[in-house]
Parts: sequence; structure tokens; C-alpha cells
Amino acid sequence: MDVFDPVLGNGCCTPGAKGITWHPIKTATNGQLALGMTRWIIENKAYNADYLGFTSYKAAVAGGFASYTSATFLVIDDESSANNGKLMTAADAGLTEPEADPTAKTKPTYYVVMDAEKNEAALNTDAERGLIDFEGEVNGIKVRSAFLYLKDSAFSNTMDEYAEICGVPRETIEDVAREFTSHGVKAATTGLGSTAAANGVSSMAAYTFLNALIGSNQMLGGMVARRIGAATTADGKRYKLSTIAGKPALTDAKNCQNIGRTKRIWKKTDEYKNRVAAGETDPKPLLPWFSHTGVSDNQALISALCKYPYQAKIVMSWMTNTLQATSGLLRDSVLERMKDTSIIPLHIACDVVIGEHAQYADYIVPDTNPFESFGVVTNEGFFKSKGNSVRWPAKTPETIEISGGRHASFEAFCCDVAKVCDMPGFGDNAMTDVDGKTWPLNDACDFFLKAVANLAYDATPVDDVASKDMKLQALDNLPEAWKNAVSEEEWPKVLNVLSRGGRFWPMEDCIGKNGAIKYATENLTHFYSNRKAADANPYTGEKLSGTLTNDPERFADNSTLEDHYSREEYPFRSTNYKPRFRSISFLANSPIMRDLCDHNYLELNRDDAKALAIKDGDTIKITNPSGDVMEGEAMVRGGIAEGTFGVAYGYGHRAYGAQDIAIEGEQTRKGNPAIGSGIHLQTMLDPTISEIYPLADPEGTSPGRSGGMYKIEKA
Ligand SMILES: Nc1nc2c(c(=O)[nH]1)N[C@H]1C(S)=C(S)[C@@H](COP(=O)(O)OP(=O)(O)OC[C@H]3O[C@@H](n4cnc5c(=O)[nH]c(N)nc54)[C@H](O)[C@@H]3O)O[C@H]1N2
Ligand SMILES: Nc1nc2c(c(=O)[nH]1)N[C@H]1C(S)=C(S)[C@@H](COP(=O)(O)OP(=O)(O)OC[C@H]3O[C@@H](n4cnc5c(=O)[nH]c(N)nc54)[C@H](O)[C@@H]3O)O[C@H]1N2
Ligand SMILES: [Mo]
Repeated sequence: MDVFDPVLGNGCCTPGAKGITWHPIKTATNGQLALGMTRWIIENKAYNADYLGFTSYKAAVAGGFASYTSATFLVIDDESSANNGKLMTAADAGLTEPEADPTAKTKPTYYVVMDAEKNEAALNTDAERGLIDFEGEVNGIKVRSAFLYLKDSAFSNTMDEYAEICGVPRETIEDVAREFTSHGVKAATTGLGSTAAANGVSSMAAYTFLNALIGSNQMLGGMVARRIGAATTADGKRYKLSTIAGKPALTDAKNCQNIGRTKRIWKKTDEYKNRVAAGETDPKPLLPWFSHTGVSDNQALISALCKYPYQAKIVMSWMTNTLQATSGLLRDSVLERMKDTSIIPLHIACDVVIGEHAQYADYIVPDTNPFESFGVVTNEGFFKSKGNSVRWPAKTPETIEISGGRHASFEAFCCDVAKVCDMPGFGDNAMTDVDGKTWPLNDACDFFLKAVANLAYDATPVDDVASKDMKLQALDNLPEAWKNAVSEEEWPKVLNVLSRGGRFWPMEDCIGKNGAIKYATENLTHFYSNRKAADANPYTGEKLSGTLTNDPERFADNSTLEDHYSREEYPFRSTNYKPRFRSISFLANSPIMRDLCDHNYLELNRDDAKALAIKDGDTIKITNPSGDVMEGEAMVRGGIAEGTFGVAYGYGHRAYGAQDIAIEGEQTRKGNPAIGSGIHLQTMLDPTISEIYPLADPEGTSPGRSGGMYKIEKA
């Protein structure tokens, strides 16, 4: 295992761990590392040519794989074509698509490839294999294989240049590329938190491309799917929990715009069209738009604070601390806006702690905590088979008692509000089972125990609970309301699942045919994305690339950080990571965790510290170009890349019990300042946007919590 991380985490990767090597990479250069590896892989023909040649999922599966790529799809590279820059269609190529099946729900999309055997253009579904390096004309139009676009990107820098950009020796990049391509499909690469930088989209794409170059997607030993579980809170084996009669179609992308400005091209917004109709030439949006990103929580809060593209008249939040969790927004100017009722007229938070976010709510709805509430979740990839864990109240909730023998909770609140608003899907006759019988929904147990019944009956139903389990876990003593939430026949099977904290299929169950995982679904890696290539930066009009490119961190208008500030003055980047001794923020309240580690550190590389005359334990000051100052204790270590500072997330609380709270009719409750100890990383603001807008990827919103520009001084 090779770990590229600016910080040596000392988790799975420690200096003494066998078979695991840590490579200190410069922060926010993952995309370039992948392009360097890709260059070596292409130059040495180390990619899986057999796999990349497949033109459809069907052909790839027949050839022993479980996914396919668009490496062979032809892209129009011809200024004289109206479809220049798009993947070639049958019509462009003068080919005929097969007649559409009138009974099919969705119409298949056909692409054009150069048939490797016949050496002529064909629909991807007609040719089994295509050329990945075709460059020529089809139907009088100049085209190139999608693979060549990635190749162009990879060859845009020399290996030595990649080594310099990433701070990783050239030999290391080559060795890792060789190793990665030496085990057939039994290798994989991924990254989660490492992609939270202002060029994070290329990081994410990089991992996908590398797996695709060796064909390891959905293969055993390769990159297997996660979140494989039963249909629980959905339409399952016993209850149809997602079919609600009269449910409004609020997710219709055509009619609805999520407040976070994603899933839409700027030029296709009503605002753009209206402003052009009103006589403006080339209008620019107040905040950026992102067409090929799903919903984005960090952008949602920024939108609400700027009332753009529309005002959030009611903010309702549950189980979230947006201010702490959105990079760069835990600052006074934002807190002022949170309090301003002309910006957010009504704010209801449902939380168990009065955190940074909840403290600005008009109403705080008390909730049950994790020991008092239900949950049914798919596994996140802890193990590679199918499974769902189930959480159920281990104790009677300590929240106030409300009508119907219930305790205050988010679910009870939703049910009661929905009933007042006459929403479908709540109250009497809210849900139906598979036999068409209707059931009420008034509290959490009504919903979650049906989800557990769906789980119990998935595939082969589980046995009834054993009597010794009943006794041992006092399952004969559960509330009557739980028993009434499912049928008499289902109850003993529900208890069986509760007694085990979920249902988990055996590991062997994930083994499919021909080396693939059993749960493989149609999976296509786009070497060239039409959707991305159709988009442009809303401020400059610069087209986005259809493939992975060598992107430095950029501001919203595509300018680089260095275009605005001096790298000499601000030579450092931040590397933010999840805290060992806290959950994201919740465990701030745990005295045990505070005893283990009462604050975080500003972690510096030994040589950097020496150059700045900083010693371990010194108080240091870190400043970004927006003028934010962080002061904290230096930890000087070898396990950190040069030119960055490491900082664990989740510290530096302003609220969360660190503050005094005045409650009506009670004396002020004293806060505990120890809860707020440590440093909260302050991400710089984007100077190209007039609003409060923290550094984020202009292509895809990922927050610039790692990267940026900072200077470090002794305090
Ligand atoms: N700088 C920086 N920012 C980050 C990250 C980072 O690494 N660095 N990580 C990002 C990631 S990956 C994530 S997932 C987000 C997480 O961001 P959040 O989900 O906002 O943070 P959490 O601390 O997980 O929990 C939020 C709130 O849930 C409340 N809570 C806990 N249990 C319950 C409960 O049972 N009921 C109710 N109603 N409330 C409860 C807690 O009081 C807390 O206020 O942060 C993101 N932001
Ligand atoms: N103890 C604890 N465990 C947790 C959580 C927690 O809060 N506390 N949170 C949970 C949640 S919600 C999530 S999403 C997962 C996240 O799990 P991970 O994604 O594994 O954790 P992160 O710390 O966000 O980031 C991973 C690593 O990326 C590195 N990194 C940062 N910037 C860069 C960069 O530019 N390039 C490279 N190559 N690496 C970089 C960090 O140093 C860190 O070691 O963890 C979960 N587990
Ligand atoms: Mo997360």
C-alpha cells in the first residue's frame, strides 16, 4: 500500500508498518500525481489494452470484466462541425440507431467507435472492440478517440515536471505506477478527504481514471462498490416506504433549482436569460454555478447567506453544524448574517447541543440522541458484502413527553408539522404494505421498524428471534407502540434483526462470476465527458475540459491564487484532516476525549520550522491573505510534507457548550471554555467574488480546506 498524504496519519500508515509506504506529497497536487502516473503507464503501455478496447458493458462483461470505459468513443475535433467538442452520435457519423423499444423506460444512448476489426466507424453496441488511439475522419468529420484526450493531458508535463509539482521524486511516481499496473485487476486507488481542495474535482477524477486504466472497477481485489444493502427505508419486501400517494414532485430537475447552484449551466438559468432579455450583454452571476456537480452542502449555506439565487425564507436544519463544517464560514461577518432576519427570516434547528449553527436558530427543537433514536443504514464499505446496521433506542429518551405517549424528537416534529400542513405521507393511512393495507405514521418507530421488517424479509427471510436472545436482551420488554408498528407475523423476525444490531450477509456472498463482485452494476468510466465539455466558467466563458486536466488551485474566475497574492509572502498550504480524538465535532463534549487530547496543533515540518526558528511547543501565528489569523501551539514533526501545515478539524469551537447560555426562566448556564480549545482552520476568501465566498473548486464546489495560501510566524 502506498499512501500519498502530506501528513503521516499514524493510523494504518505508520513509519514501522510493514508493506505500507508513506509518500509526503505537496497538498492539492493529487491530480498531477495521477497524470504523472498516467503518463508513465501510457508511455510503457502498462494499461490494460484488452479492457480499454471494450465498447460496451455487455462486451466487457463477456470479456471477463465488470465495467467499461469510453476510451474508444469518438469525440468530434472539427471546428466546421456544429457538434465540435462533443462525443460523436450516430447521426453525426451517418449511422442508423436500432429501433427504440417502445416498452423500455429509458432510451439507450449510442456512441460511435472505430471498430478495431473492420477498421470502420460503428455504433459502440455493434463493435465489440474499438481503437483507443484513432485520429482521422468519419463521415467527413475530424474525430479522435476519447483516450487521446487523457493522453494529451498526461503528456502536457514531463515526468520531472510532475515530480516538481507534487514534491514526489520521479522514481517514486514511476515505481508506484509500475507496481499499480503489475497485478492485473487486483489493485485500486481512492481518496476521500484528500479531495477537499480548490482543484478537488481533478483529484476525484484522477482516482477514477487510474482504476479504469487497469480495469479494476467492480472486480474482486479491485475497486469494489460500497453501500450495498437491502431495500430498507425504500420500497422493500414488506412495506413501500418510498411510494407516497400524492407526493409532490419536488426533485424534478427541470422545475426546481436547488439553492446551492449546482446541476445547471449558468447560461441555462432563468436569471441569465432574463438579464439578456433585459438588454445586458454577457451578464455575470453573483455567485458561481456548477453544472456537473450534485447537491453541495457548502454552497447551500453560502447561497442562503447571500439570498442568491433566491432567499431561503425558512431554514430548517437537523443534525448539522453548518458553520463549523463549511470551510471558511465560521467568521464574524457570517455570524452577523445568520442573525439577520432580513436574510434568514425563520430558522429552526433540531439538535442535541447548542452548537455554532444551532445557537442562531429562532427555535431549537429538542431531539433524541443516538442512544435514544432509530437508524437503519447501509454499510459504508467497512466490509465488502451486503449489510445494514440498525440502531434502536437503548433507553427511554430524556426529552420532554409530548402527545400520544411520545417523546420530543425530529421525527415526531416532522410528523406533527406535516399533519398541520396536510402533507401526504403522515398521520393516519400514511404508508402501505405490499398487500395494500395502510399504516399510520406519527412517530419514529412507525417508520423505522417497517424498514427493519423490510430488512428481515430481504432475500431469504431471517428466522424468528430465539427465546434466549429475547431474555438476554430484554426484548420481551419493548414498548407496545413498537410491536404495533409491524404485523404480528413480522415482529419475531424484526426482533431477530434488532438483537443483532442489523443484518449482514456472509463475506463469500460478494463473490460473483469471473472474478467480478456479485453486486456489480453497469459501470462506465467517462474518458471524455460531454456534460463537462458543454460547460464553461461563468465569469470568463472559458470552456471546461472534457477530461482530467492539470489544474492548479483556482479562484471562481479561473485565476490562480498566485495571480492575486504573492507565494513568497504566503508560502504555506494547509492540510486539514479528521481528528483522532473527536468525531467531526460531536465529541467536543466528551471529557474522556478532552483528557486524551485537549487541543489540536499547528503541525510543521522540521526543516520548515528550523528555517522559521520555530521550536516544538512554541506559540505560532498563521495568517492567510484574507487577514484571518490562527494562533496555536506548534508541533514540529518529521511526518509532514514541506510547505504545508497540518491541522486536525473539529477544534476551536465558539459554542457547543464552550459559551454561557441564558435560558428563559433559568439562571445562565455556565459554559466550559475547554470545549472550545484549539484552532479552527480558517480558509481564505475568494477575492474575485464580491460576496463572502471561501476558496472552492470553480469546476465542482469542493471546499479549499486543504491548500490555499498562508504565512507562518512566531507569535
Ligand atoms: N474544515 C473542515 N470542514 C469539514 C470537514 C473537514 O475535515 N475539515 N469534514 C467535512 C465532512 S466529511 C463532513 S461529513 C461534515 C460534517 O458536518 P456536520 O454533519 O455538520 O458535523 P457533525 O459534527 O458530524 O454533526 C453535526 C451536529 O449533529 C449534532 N448531533 C449529533 N447527534 C445528534 C442527534 O442524535 N440528533 C440531532 N438532532 N443532532 C445530533 C451535533 O450536535 C452537531 O451539532 O463536515 C465537513 N466539513
Ligand atoms: N475519529 C474520527 N473518525 C472519523 C471522522 C471523525 O470526525 N473523527 N469522520 C468520519 C467522516 S464524516 C468521514 S467523511 C471520514 C473521512 O475519512 P478520510 O477521508 O480518510 O479522512 P480525512 O481526514 O478527511 O482525509 C484523509 C486524508 O487526506 C489527507 N489530505 C489532506 N489534504 C490532502 C491533499 O491535498 N492531498 C493528499 N493526497 N492528501 C491530503 C489528510 O491528511 C488525511 O490524512 O472519516 C470518518 N471517520
Ligand atoms: Mo464526511
